[in-house]
Amino acid sequence: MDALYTERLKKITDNYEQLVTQRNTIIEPGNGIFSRFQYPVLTAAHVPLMWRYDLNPATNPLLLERIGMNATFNSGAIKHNGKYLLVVRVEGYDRKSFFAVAESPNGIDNFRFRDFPVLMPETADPDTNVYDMRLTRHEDGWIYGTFCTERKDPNAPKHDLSSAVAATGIARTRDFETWERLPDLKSDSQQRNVVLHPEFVNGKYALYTRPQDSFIDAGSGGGIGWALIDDITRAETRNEIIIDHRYYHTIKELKNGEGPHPIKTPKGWLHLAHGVRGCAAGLRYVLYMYMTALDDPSRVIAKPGGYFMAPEGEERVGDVSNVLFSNGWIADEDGTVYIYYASSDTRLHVAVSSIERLTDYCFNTPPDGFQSITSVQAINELIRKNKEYLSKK
Ligand code: M1P
Repeated sequence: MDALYTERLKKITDNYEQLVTQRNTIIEPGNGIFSRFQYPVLTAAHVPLMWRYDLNPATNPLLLERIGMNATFNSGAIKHNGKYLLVVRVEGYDRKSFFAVAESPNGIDNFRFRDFPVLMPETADPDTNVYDMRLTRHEDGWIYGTFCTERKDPNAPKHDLSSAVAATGIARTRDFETWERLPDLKSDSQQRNVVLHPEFVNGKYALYTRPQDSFIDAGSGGGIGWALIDDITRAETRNEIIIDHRYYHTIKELKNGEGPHPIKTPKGWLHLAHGVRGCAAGLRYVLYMYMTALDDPSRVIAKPGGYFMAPEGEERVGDVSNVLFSNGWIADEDGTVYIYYASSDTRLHVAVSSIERLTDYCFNTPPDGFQSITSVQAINELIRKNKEYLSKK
């Protein structure tokens, strides 16, 4: 075997092993609400060498990369057979996204992809691009994946080669090896960021939706919606209502979207979502939280103002800069919550918190008062309480 080939194979293999086994450490002291980690949990470099290289020296003597990977981001998350399992959005150099399963023993490092990416079955209408899967272990016994399926807009003029239509694909599995594809969600509007609630509500399946007028703009779509579905194998949004509205001069002025399915806590359903506003630098995506009632997951009971997490440091830069996006989190038996968030459509990170901290955050962070004066009043109230407390010590 050629020395050049052998030397290069050792280099890329050692490099890869070093990367995927790298220990991750918490960045102290944080804000008490959640902790960030030093390294992303997945990057394009974590994609197995087998997917990228022809390892046969007879057909690839120079050991050149044959299929380039651009990014690993927006991933669904679930605890499965004792492992922290992600269904990752992997994007190749060809701009096509696909799903791939990666697992870790501890949720914060040592994520490894399974041997093959997911070959998602298609409907009669082929998908051009699939991405952003939300995972739901439903009380009906299946694990569902809801995701965006993007296709070229059939009504676009001939010269328009970028207009697209977003719809929601639905698939289900029990082992993350075999997937049953169900018909796409039928809706009057385009739909992205659709999430299946884990329990039946009034005997029906329940979806968090995000109606949008066009592929990018939410337009008349007022925010995060809610729709009850009779039959998940023929899902259709009827009587969709908006439960979490967009507002002028907030972090979700332009659009918003449900993240992963909400976590059930003793105080209500805990939601993670993304909010988008426009600025001179383009769109800015941040994460925010809210809570809904246990007896009615569509009734908002807590709305902390502002963002929960925003892009920081290297998170701010990437293919689509100034973006944090999350469609996966895992609530462990001990109350720890692993939040998988992607930065700038490029890489995937984890942040760790707990049910206790997140519900405390939701109920005790002042809501947005929609005016500068209300923000100052909230700060003054906190200062006043602190002075009173400190004067009594
Ligand atoms: O590029 C930022 C995000 O844009 C879209 O999110 P939304 O539907 O809310 O606009 C999605 O394409 C998402 O994948 C992407 O991260």
